[in-house]
Order: sequence, then C-alpha cells, then structure tokens
Amino acid sequence: MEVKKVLSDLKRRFPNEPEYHQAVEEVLTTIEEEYNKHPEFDRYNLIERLCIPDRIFSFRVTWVDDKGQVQTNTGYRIQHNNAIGPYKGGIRFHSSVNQSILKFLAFEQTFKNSLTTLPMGGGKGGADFTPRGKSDMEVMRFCQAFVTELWRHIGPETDVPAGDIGVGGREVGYMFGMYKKLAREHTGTFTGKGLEFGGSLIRPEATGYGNVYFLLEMLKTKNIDIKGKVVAISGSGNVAQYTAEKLISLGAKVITMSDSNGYIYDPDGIDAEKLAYIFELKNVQRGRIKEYAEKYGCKYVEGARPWNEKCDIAMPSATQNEIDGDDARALLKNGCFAVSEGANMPSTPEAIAEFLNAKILYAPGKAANAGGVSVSGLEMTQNSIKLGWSKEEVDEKLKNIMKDIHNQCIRYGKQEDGYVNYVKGANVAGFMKVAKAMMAQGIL
Ligand code: NDP
Ligand code: 2IT
Repeated sequence: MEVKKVLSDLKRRFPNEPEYHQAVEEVLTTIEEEYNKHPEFDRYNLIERLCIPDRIFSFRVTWVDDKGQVQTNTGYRIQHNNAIGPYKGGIRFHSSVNQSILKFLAFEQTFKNSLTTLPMGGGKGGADFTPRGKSDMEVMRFCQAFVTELWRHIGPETDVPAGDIGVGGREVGYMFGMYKKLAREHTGTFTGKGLEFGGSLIRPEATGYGNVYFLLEMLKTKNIDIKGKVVAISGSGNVAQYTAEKLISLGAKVITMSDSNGYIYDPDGIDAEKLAYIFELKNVQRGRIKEYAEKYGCKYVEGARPWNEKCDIAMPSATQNEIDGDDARALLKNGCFAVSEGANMPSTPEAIAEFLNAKILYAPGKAANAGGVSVSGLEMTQNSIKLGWSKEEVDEKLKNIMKDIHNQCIRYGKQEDGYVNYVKGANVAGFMKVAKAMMAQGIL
C-alpha cells in the first residue's frame, strides 16, 4: 500500500468529505508499516474494502412540529464493516450531521469496536436534527419518523444503534419503542435502553468512566497519582458528566466544562454538589453551562474552548476537531502532560503531532472512549441471555476491557525509546483483528 495514492484515490472518488479523509489518513499513516509486512493484504485489496463502507442508507425524515408545520430532515445509517460482528455504533442528532461526519465516525467505530475484545462490527447513523430547543413531543415524533425508515436496516444480529451527540436515554427510548412496534419483536436492537426494558447498568456512565480508567492505566506507566491533578474537560453532556463524576470521586480537580456557546472556569474545582447541579441543569432543565457560572460566581468565557486554562490533564468530551494546533501548544505550554479523548477525533492532525512530538501521554478516542460501546456490547450479551448483571459486575468488566485496550496499545505502540505512541498502538491493534477476519472470510 502506498498511503498517498490510496488517499488521493479516496479523495477523488469521495470529494467534499474532509472529516472522513482526516480519519482515514490518520489510520493509514500509522498502519502502513504493519500492513506492508503482509503482501496478501494488498493482493486482496484489503485497504479499499476497509476504508469504503459496506453500504450507506440515506433517507428523508418527515415530521410535524408543534405549530403543525411539516418539517424534513436527512437521516443516515452507515454500515461500515461487519467482519467481526454485527454493525454497531451510535446515532448522532445534530444540525452539523452530514455524510462525511458519519463516515468518519463509522470508520473510527470499526477500529474501536475491534479493540474492545467484543464481537462488534462498525457503524454509525444520525440526522441533521438538533433536539435542543425542541419540545419533548417534537423529539418523540422525530425519533418515530426516523425509525420508520431505519428499522428495516437494523436488528439484534444485523446492526445495533445506540446514542451519541444529541441522542441519550430519552431518544433511544422513543426509537426503540417505534422499532419494537414495526419489527414486532422486543430484542436488543438498540443499546443505551432504559433499565426497565433491557438496558444495562453502567451504560450511561460507561464512556466517561472508561475514559478515566484508561487515563489511570496511562498514569500508572509513569507512577503518577490522579489525586489532586487539575483536569480540563470540554463538553457538559453524557461523556463529560460521567468523566467529571469519576474524576471527582478519585480526588482530581475538575476546573472546566463547556457547551457549544462557551466554557466555565471554576478555580476551586467542580465538586460533587456542583456536579449534581450540572446533571440537573443539563439533563432535566436542558439549560446552558453559562448558568453554572451565574450560580457559582465563576468565570464564563463565551465562544471559546477551555484549552488556554492551566491544567495537568485534558479530557476533550464535546466533538471533533475541538483541539487545534494552537490549543495543543497552549496546553503543552501550561504543563499539560496527559490528554485522554472522550470525544471522537477531538484533536486535529496538527494537535496530534504536537502531543506526540512532546511525548506526553496521549490517548486517541478510539481507545480512550471505547468504554461506552464496550458496555453496549455487554448490554447486547445480557439481552441475548435474558439476564441483567449487577452494577459491580458490569463496572468490573468495563475496567478489565479498558485495561486490555491499554495493553493492546502498548503492544503495538511502544517505541524503542520506551515512549508509547497510543495512536499507532490503537490503530494497528484495531486494524489487525479486522484484517485477519476479512482475509478469512474471502473477497466480499
Ligand atoms: P451529548 O449530546 O450528551 O453532549 C455533547 C456535548 O458537547 C454538549 O455539551 C454539547 O454542547 C457539546 N457539543 C456538541 N457539539 C458541539 C460543537 N459543535 N461545538 C462545541 N460543543 C459541542 O453527547 P455525548 O456526551 O454523548 O458525546 C460527546 C462526544 O463523545 C462526541 O464526540 C461523541 O461522539 C463521543 N462519544 C460518545 C459516546 C457515548 O456513549 N455517548 C461514546 C464514545 C464517544 P451543546 O449542548 O451546546 O450542543
Ligand atoms: O462513539 C461511540 O462509541 C458511541 N457513540 C457509542 C456507540 C455504542 O454503540 O454504544
């Protein structure tokens, strides 16, 4: 494989998909060496078959808003690769959603799911619809309309969606309800379901907790204690909230959180009580993070990201490309020594290069945020055996999975000088399993 050629071909065939090109380029440049040790991969044109999704569904979603007006949005499901298990990955509802963003997410998901040690292929879906500002009934009608198209493409052994940006327990509940009605079955076709109807304990917490567990594994390699460390988090949604919860319980000091309007900086640290307010503010009132600053009298910076604040550790948990080269340099200048990604692809290629050059602990999302989909996999298992595991049991399994992912990164990412390149480690480990499965299954 010649990475330049593969990339230029993909760019020519699939123009105007910058996020997809970005994700593919990052993976290909890091797996090139390993890939080229296996000439049989090229003979089977594995690389194109791995980069181009198996199939893409896109459809119009028509729904009626509270004023009685008929609205349309565009919905998608990308079934990227099912070599190691059914397609699996979240649904994103956000006005920015387009085919490029979902293709990058589905591509990343394939490698991430491979790392989890569980049998899951990669997929992603969504719509250019933002639940924020919509009434509960509007969200319900949208979810129902979305699923009237999606349902025929998914199933418990075919493709299992879950949450992502803009899709939490409420949206999964509405989508599952409509799916169940149309498919005439009550199976584990969605994960992130309510506990009363097949959801798993710890699924809401899993991405944030898992990211902290991964961070702890990285810190362990340097004998660094998390206690007292100052952490900057971005986002204030599902992932950010449970990242903060776990960090606070371990004695770290969380100083920032954000939303798409700006960030709050609390020099005293967000404690358990203040975090409970954030849970209420974001999940029940569906308010803005600015209100935290008003309530607790701390700094709020409109229209900015938190990376200029001095911290030991950064845990981006909002969205893609939220740390650019300048942000990365600001973090490093202020002494940040670890970055663990809760979001998918939050660092631009320039930012990643800065982190790797500085040889800090840097965990890419596909390793660090894999806890969410891992517990989704455990939810699928529980649904299949028609049993529910305890909180402790699931949490223990999650910890072990994160430890295992960390080991895989070390295995393929440790350099001669001892530095662990987690980007390379995660990409090569994730790739090798999918590649071997694809080789064994013939040319499809
Ligand atoms: P939520 O919708 O719960 O929260 C998203 C948060 O990020 C909100 O605070 C939101 O602010 C902010 N945000 C979203 N888009 C932007 C933007 N364009 N610019 C700035 N801020 C933005 O989503 P999740 O917490 O579930 O997801 C966060 C990230 O984690 C995503 O990258 C997702 O792909 C990734 N992830 C999620 C997993 C999961 O299990 N949920 C698993 C693995 C990764 P606002 O309210 O203003 O929109
Ligand atoms: O990016 C992700 O891994 C998720 N949004 C979770 C996917 C899932 O199927 O739980």
